[in-house]
Amino acid sequence: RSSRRLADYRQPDFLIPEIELSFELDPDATRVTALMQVKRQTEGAPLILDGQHLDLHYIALDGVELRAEQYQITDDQLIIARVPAEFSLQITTGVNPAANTALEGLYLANNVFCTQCEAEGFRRIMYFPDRPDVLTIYTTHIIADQNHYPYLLANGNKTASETLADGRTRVSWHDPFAKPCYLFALVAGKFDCLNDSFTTQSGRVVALQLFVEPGQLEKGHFAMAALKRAMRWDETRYNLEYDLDVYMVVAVDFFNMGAMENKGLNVFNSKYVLADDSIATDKDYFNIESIIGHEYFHNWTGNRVTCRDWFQLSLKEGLTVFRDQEFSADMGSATLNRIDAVKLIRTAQFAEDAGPMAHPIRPEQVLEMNNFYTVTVYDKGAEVIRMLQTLLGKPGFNRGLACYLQRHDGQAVTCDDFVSAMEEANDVDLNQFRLWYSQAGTPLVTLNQRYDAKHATLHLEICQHHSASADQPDKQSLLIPLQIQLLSSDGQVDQQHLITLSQFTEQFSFTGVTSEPVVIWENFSAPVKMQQDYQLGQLLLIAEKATNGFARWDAMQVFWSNLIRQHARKPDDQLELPEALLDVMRHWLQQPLSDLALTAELLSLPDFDTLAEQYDQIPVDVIISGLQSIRQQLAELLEQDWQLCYQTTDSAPYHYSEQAVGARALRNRCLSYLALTSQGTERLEQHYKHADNMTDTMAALAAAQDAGSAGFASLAADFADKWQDNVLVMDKYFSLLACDPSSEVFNNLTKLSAHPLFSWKNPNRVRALFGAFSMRNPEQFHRADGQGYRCLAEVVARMDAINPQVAARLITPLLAWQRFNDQRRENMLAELKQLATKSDLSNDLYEKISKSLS
Ligand code: BAL
Ligand code: ZN
Repeated sequence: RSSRRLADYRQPDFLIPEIELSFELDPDATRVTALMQVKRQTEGAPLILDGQHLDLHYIALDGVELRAEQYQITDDQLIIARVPAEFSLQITTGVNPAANTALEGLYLANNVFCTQCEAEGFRRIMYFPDRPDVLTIYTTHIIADQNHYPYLLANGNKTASETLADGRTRVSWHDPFAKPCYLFALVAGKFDCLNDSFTTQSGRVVALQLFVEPGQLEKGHFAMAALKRAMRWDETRYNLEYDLDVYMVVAVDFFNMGAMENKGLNVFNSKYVLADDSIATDKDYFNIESIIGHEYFHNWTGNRVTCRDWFQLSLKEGLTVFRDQEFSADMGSATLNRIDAVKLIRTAQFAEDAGPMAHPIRPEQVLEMNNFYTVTVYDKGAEVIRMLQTLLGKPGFNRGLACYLQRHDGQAVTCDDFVSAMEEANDVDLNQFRLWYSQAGTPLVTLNQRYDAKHATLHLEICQHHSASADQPDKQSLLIPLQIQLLSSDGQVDQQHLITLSQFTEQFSFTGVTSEPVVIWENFSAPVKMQQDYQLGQLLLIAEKATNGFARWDAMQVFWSNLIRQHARKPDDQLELPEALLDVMRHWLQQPLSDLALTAELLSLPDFDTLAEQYDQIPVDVIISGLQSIRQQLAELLEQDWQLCYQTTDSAPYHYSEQAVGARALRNRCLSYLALTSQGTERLEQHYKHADNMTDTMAALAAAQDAGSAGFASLAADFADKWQDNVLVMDKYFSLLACDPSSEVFNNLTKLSAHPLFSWKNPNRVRALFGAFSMRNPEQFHRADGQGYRCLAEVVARMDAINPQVAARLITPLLAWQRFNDQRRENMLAELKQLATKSDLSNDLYEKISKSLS
């Protein structure tokens, strides 16, 4: 199997400026006719088109059918050795959408025809140069039976709709913007359509259409409103306006990703569209707004300006995640958004950096592109963009973005082009900054301070350390922006600085510092691990008094991490909570901050994954037992305070607003501790019974399960009974039962995989059950006897034959075997080796397993 390398990039030999496509939809025998205009770019090159799982019916060059000896077909290419400089090519192929369980290309699921072309799915629809630097104007005709498929949708503007002589309907679409084939989309099916409109800042009226499964229309209103907020925000913040006459969003239940930004025709996983107060949690509402925003923002950062090759994926994804984060921060709490983004980096991204799939945000070698839709490319990529904004300031960053979009509108470009635009718009040299694109791994930054009282000066020595990796033995020092504050002993901000690190070791001095300060790092201004020696009193000072909410939360995270680390050193000693800490927590419970959501975060412990990433060898048992002990002690020692806070925190009828979300978060945090006390069962039942929304309902169920409450089984049964017909809600039930911390979980998994709503072909179901088990149930997944690993490996093997993308995502937790102790390591390794013996492994799995075992 051969990987592709960034270094081997060559311009395409042929361009396809225009294509006219005709789809005759049929569940197992769809005919696709493509008429393309082809232009040679490279003298003498043969025409090589990508294509997989296609039946070739007909091929003609300039109207003349080709004879079999004039072309060659392999498993994944069609090659015509001799072609003129400019010609038309007509190709008719057959595909089988009903048999396509990989959900790449054109597939039929739940009676809906749907496409997913990114990254390389278009080659499963027709023969074409399936690469993002071939930009084409598309005209699409869809022919189908009107009764079965009343809506026939494709990119761009609808240009015609007619009834054919045989009674079928033919609908035509034209997209005037040249685009790469990964942005092509077609959807056909029965839907209810929510109609609305948006008037752009220049006064153009855009029709907005949201298509949902029949009967679900009421659940589309929140997504539609979020779309309009996103459209307005992009105009206000970046002066970016929508460009077609119509913007369509279709929700489907079978989808590999969260959503897809196809030009003018977004396809969404229904989980990120459908919501109402009875079925959606606060988190669901948040995700819907953020993902609706993300896909919309791609219209400029991704569609109008796209990627030259897939190694540049972060060009559009890092930038668009950054844009959606900024949008969410403006729509709600900037602090909470930052906390959530940092949690993700400190868990999944740091884990990826420390594992066998570590790669820079611009990877250099890829076997299966689907494996690189990663938290590194997306979320570390967004952090890299955020650092640019920090370094250049918002106005400078906005100037750079405007320059990039103007200069490259209608082009397929590179990450380097993006950085160049930032440089030129700001007249700065970002050469060292570019290393963030090519250097993998998590830098460790150490900060040591020395205070010189005589000269009222603070001296900082800051070092950056980079671990060598197999592919990059010699790492270079990076340009790292550090936003810091110097706090006085009463917690006031004395000074604020933006330090830019560029060397491995640097000294900085600040004068006019009248007393020894506490130095805090603001807002995680770079994706690094920061090491600073804090005394308990200093951490509590920050947590209690700092004005920066993020820093307050971070101080508590450091406190808990230090405590668990101590416990790891002496696991037999009783883990003791300092009285000073209890006082601070008590104070928050008695007088919560005005930001209730932040209060809830301050009272929350780091999760297993956050703590695990702080160790080279992960002490599974110590982390689990440490967290359990802390939780139980906090529950008992502060019982009256949890109770008081629970009772006094607002529990008004449900509505989704920043304040109400914060109140629920705080109340449910209290509930999770109260569940561990003697009043737990009663309290949980009452909470469940009185809940008028899914956030509170799920909080009661999760707290009951975690506490091993006697009432859990009957609450869970009630829930399953009530929601048995709602597949999205039942996904929550599947995940809940997959997180059972007792060994009962294995029975749950067996039973639920036979549930009438469960289907191995539906990624949402498989992720809800087995994704939750392997990623959110450390107690049972990491059982020393290996039963958790065995369970996941069996699911991965089964899924690989159905949907390799989903299989390859699920296997992630097994890849990190080197980070675990002897028995766990051996058990994980055994499962990986067993999987590696399978003769028909997909490229997706092969790439991950072989890297892990090498
Ligand atoms: N482009 C794939 C889905 C997304 O990131 O929006
Ligand atoms: Zn995206």
